Amino acid sequence: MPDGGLWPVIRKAYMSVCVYLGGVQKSRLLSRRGKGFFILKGEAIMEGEKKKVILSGIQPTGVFTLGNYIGAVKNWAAMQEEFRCAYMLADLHAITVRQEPKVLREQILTCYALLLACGLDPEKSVIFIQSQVPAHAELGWMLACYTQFGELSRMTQFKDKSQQHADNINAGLFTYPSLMAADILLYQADLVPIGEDQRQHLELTRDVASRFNGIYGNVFKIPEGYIAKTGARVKSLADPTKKMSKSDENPNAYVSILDKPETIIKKFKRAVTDSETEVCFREGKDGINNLMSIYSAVTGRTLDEITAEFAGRGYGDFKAAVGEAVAEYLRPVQEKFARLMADKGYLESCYRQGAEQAQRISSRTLEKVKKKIGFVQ
Ligand code: ATP
Ligand code: LTN
Repeated sequence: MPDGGLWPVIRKAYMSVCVYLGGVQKSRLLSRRGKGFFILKGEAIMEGEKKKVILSGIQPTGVFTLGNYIGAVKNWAAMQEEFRCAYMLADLHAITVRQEPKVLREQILTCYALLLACGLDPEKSVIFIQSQVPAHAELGWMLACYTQFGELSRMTQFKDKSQQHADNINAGLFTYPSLMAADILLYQADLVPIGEDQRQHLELTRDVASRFNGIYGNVFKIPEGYIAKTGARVKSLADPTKKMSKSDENPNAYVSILDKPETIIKKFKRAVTDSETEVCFREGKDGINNLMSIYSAVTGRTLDEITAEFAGRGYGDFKAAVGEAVAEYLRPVQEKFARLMADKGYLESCYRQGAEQAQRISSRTLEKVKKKIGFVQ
């Protein structure tokens, strides 16, 4: 028995219990608050499993279209349980096209609220604004030095956007894929959920990562693309050979996810189709194929079921049904968006927390890269 009898022993035991409980309490708090990979990683290790990491992004260049939603953001929301996810608003990418400061600022906030309205949950995923995490611009520059001019020249998005903005073919538009590679590689992402149009950029990311690893050892995880089976390339309603795009000059070419029900119905009624009458999915019927894919994505019906449903009914009926189904499908997103926009304080707390988490995760990779390259630290 130590000096002083039983009391010091009890006190020591009591203190140890307090320290232990404090630790448990702290880690519970962190796992509820933290939501970052570090914490989730800890949890995953405790559970004996390691969840794969997802990263994806969308440009705040306008209100998301139905294409963005079906082809990308809806899938992001569905992945939050199974994976450790980071989703970002790619505002650094957005300035490759000239933006009006006031409009851009509003769009960034609107788009952030839209991400939450589409089901992204800051309690489950890291949801952040790219320009608030400096590691993206830093690694973007470094990776540009490991990306070849010839590779960038082959990018179809660069060619398309150079045509659309012939008066502003800037260096950022050209090196855009190096920044996108940085976005992905900073988080050591396993999977990148994207629409079909981003496949080429992802391939380039893989090439750049392999090249860097080849020189310096195993620095980056080589990511895989994750492209949805339905809705991966929703087409323009005005020209069904082109993809639906939120920065299209013609508002009838896209359905914005905040369009009013009557506008949505009207846009589908006007959608360009062909001179036939039969609702069936066939080569050469781009307009009808697009509407059928959309209807399938929002109702869950197969193409055969849709053909049977509209047999002998003509395009008018079909277009009206697609419009109504889409309007109904988007209603909950619109309602949630209205609630979120009424609470700017909450939105701000979410994006600040997202930036902190993203900063912590990305700085690990950035530090490693700097060391490998030979920068003095
Ligand atoms: P912008 O018109 O400004 O170029 P965008 O509408 O093409 O924008 P992005 O921000 O470039 O949209 O893309 C965000 C995500 O949405 C990406 O994963 C992209 O692949 C996907 N996406 C974009 N357009 C479509 C579409 N029409 N169909 C399916 N997925 C799409
Ligand atoms: N380039 C993409 C947006 C984007 C992105 C990313 C997507 C920027 N960084 C990282 C996936 C992963 C686009 O134009 N849709």
